[in-house]
Amino acid sequence: MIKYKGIISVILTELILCVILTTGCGSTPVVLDNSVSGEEDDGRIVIGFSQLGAESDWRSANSESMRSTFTGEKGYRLIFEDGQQKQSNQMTAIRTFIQQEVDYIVLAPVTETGWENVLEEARKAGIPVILMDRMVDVEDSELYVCHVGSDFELEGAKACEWLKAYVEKKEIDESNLHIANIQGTLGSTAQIGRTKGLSDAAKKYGWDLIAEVPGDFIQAKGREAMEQLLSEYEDINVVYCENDNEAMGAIEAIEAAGRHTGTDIENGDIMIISFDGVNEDALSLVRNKKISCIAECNPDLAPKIETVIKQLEKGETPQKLSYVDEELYSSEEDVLSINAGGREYKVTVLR
Ligand code: GZL
Repeated sequence: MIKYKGIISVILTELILCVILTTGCGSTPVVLDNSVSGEEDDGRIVIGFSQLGAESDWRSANSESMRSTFTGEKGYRLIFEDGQQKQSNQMTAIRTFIQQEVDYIVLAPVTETGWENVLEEARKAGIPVILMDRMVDVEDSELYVCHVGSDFELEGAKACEWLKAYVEKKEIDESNLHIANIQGTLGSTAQIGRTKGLSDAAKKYGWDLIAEVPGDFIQAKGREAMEQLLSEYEDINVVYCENDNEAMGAIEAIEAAGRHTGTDIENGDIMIISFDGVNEDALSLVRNKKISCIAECNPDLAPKIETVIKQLEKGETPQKLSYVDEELYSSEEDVLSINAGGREYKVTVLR
């Protein structure tokens, strides 16, 4: 239950919020559940949520997962803060949550390093921190209760095993693969894992990994990165995009250059492999054979976060790491399953 410092502070907070929201200045905590009239302690569980930004369709879906799970009707008060892809904004949000004495902090960290001090402040304040989506790189893993998200290295391995199975089925000589990686936000867990998945596969299978360029998970940067790659390398025939928004930007650049995306890479096509599979636009590109394979990344993480909070409310200890199940999507019927990390994964063929 939130322990406001007095009804005055609540009224002031609401007033400041109204002023700022109407003037639009600054990135201010948005209290998403105003159905509570601000009683000092209304019995609701108060969650301070530091979201890293709104850079992609995946991120929007992830934020919606939180909003639709932690509602007033279910006994929660969600304070949502958009970090606008800046760690400094997220740190400010966490310190604000500490001042507000929220019950729990949920953090989707933009990148992995630099979190020790602010997490130590939350620990000293006795506020449990739950990591969602990406991870933090800290010596003391007791600085957070647990992590709920995806195994990004496995996602990368799954995408590469699909590529391996596809070229084998089509009897494409792997020495003819010339792969470029348009990476996500450098230093983010998703980028680190997916990049490793590809670089490990390239070493294992002897693939030619010709370039790694940052795309920041953003469509416009995906297009810019692809334009640069096309100007520098004539022989690119596979582009590994670390999310769908980058892939959509890359396809724009490829088509603007008069090239074609698809699987006929021995006759000039550029094959696109991507991650997320959240929005219909990307899935339509799979159906239209412009994206050859998407490794799903599940944004609906809030139900697992709610399970963790219910466990903590009962004094139970949640699992330290919990991953969500994820599939592969393709429109190619040549590969119906792959094996990665010692497990078989079925490919959902989109028609
Ligand atoms: C993955 C998430 C990534 C998505 C991108 O869990 O961190 O960040 O793959 C998003 O779309 O921007």
